[in-house]
Amino acid sequence: MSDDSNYQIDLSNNIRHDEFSSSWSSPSNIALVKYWGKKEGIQIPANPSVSITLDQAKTIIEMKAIARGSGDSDEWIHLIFEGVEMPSFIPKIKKFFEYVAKYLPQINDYKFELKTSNTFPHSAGIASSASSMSALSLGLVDFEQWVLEKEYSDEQINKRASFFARLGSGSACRSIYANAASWGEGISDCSFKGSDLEAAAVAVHDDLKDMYDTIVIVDAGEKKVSSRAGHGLMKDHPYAKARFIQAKQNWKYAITWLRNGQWDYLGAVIEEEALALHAMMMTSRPGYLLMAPQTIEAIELIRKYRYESGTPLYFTLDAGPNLHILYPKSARTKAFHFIENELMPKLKGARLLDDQMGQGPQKLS
Ligand code: 2P0
Repeated sequence: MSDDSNYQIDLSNNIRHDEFSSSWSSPSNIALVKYWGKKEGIQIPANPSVSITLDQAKTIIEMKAIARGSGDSDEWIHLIFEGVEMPSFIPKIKKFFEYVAKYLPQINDYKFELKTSNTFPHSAGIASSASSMSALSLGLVDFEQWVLEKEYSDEQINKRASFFARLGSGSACRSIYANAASWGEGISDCSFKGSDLEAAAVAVHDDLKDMYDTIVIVDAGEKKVSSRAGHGLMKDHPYAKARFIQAKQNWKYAITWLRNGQWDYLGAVIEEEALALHAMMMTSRPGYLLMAPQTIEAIELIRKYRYESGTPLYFTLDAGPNLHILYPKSARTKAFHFIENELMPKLKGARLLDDQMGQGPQKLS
């Protein structure tokens, strides 16, 4: 099991009675090599993953903390999402804060007020757990510095926030870093050493920096099977062993080809990973399908266009039917023209959300 004893900290009990406040925006990310399946422990991945950090799809969180009084112990989290009270979101956040309190017990002495909003529409089919859990984690690292009256370096902030974010949602730990990030223990013959407990930045070749991710939303509805349940179904999955070997190999390729700018090699791995993820869902017990007929139609059209025009655009999928079409900046004009004028007219009711590789979270105050 992964040893997290180095992440324990100061148990001093100096309750501050002034008000703490901090505000962050943090982006979502899209995995190139997919995390799908967990080992024993809290969000310990069965295989390493690599993602690119997005630019536009973000959560903004303003966090306030004030010392708890004796009368208000039950209502210690108050949440306003886009101007509306959201009691239904509180159990997940409470559970997350309780996990973090294992490493930052001072949380138990405070009550928290959270005001949050997303820059992307609620029904866009974009998972908000990566952006929201990473933004919350950065707020909690600020809280930690405030309550302990310490100042961390940027590197310490990122490491601590990534470690906290993982406890809330595995993929969230990758959103802390600009450009691209890796999470999970890799394989011994790769120079990059990953950790199961937190993510780290990975190098991206200049040709691939600011790459585009044009998201085609074919269905914005709620997922039929949650990611949490999907991860669980990998436990006794008949293909789990082979899948984890494949993911580890692809992780090594992705780290190497992102660094070297070998986009066509990387593109083939990205598509293989997307389809392997959905193959795992289809062959789980019970199996399920998250792709829609339009997902398949779009895949065929993207591949046909790539073969015929030589334009280097590749698709990936999250745990849902929507496509992320990835391409370097140098292919922008042709790729976007194809998406807007050839692909979209064939996908009835679909919408576009245009995004790019981004620079990671931003402290707002
Ligand atoms: C990923 N996904 O690597 C994979 C690929 C979706 C498809 O991680 O249970 O919300 O909170 O750790 O991170 C989505 O699962 O799951 C996910 P938990 P999470 O991005």
